[in-house]
Amino acid sequence: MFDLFSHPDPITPTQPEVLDLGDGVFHIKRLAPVELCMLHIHRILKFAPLRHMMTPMGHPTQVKMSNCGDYGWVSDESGYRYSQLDPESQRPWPCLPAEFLQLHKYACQLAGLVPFQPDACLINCYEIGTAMGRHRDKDEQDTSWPIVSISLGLSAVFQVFGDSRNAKTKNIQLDSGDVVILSGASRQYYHGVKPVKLDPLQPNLTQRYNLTLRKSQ
Ligand code: MD3
Ligand code: FE
Repeated sequence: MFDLFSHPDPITPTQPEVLDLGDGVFHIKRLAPVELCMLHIHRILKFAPLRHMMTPMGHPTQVKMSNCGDYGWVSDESGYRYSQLDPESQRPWPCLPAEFLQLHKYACQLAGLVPFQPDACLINCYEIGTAMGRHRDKDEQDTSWPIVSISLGLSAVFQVFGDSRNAKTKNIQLDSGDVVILSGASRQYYHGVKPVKLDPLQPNLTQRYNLTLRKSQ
């Protein structure tokens, strides 16, 4: 007798799984087509290379960044903002690929959220040992639009710190292909990423990429 539970499903080896973590946080495991997303990222980064951005505090970001879409998140000595031009080249950012928009739409549907068009996609690149310190995302014109995050490559532990009333910290392990949606109350929460570690089973995999699709304007 064919036992569905003793082996992975051979027809659909990776089906997405939606986890509702509360406060508007949705973790959708195995949703993103990793190889396709990485092809887009490598193409985009040829036009808008990764760079450390200078913070207003005068030190470079640990994470290397770039953008695609109508607007890109940039940081320099004068502050953080969204810009239509890449400050390194003075050219517009590369287009947001249709597949990223489709993935965004599908993720919103799975989480039961009303779909909307993102106009910005920040590309974060973490080398081994790189972390992202605790912060809030508040440079968007309307900070109530959800943020959709796509993780690719090495895994990382993502931390969402509750607001002062709700102090529970959520630790979420994000694996390649996972999508996280931050909506509702959690959209305003402090969050960060613990230092990315090498996976001994994949010693040649040395980066984690994270895409955040946002409505900035
Ligand atoms: C929780 N990036 O780019 S994405 C960022 O994995 C950023 O690179 C992380 O935080 C990364 O700003 C986490 C998930 C994310 C994005 C926005 C949030 C989580 C959030 C806004 C509010 C609360
Ligand atoms: Fe953030």
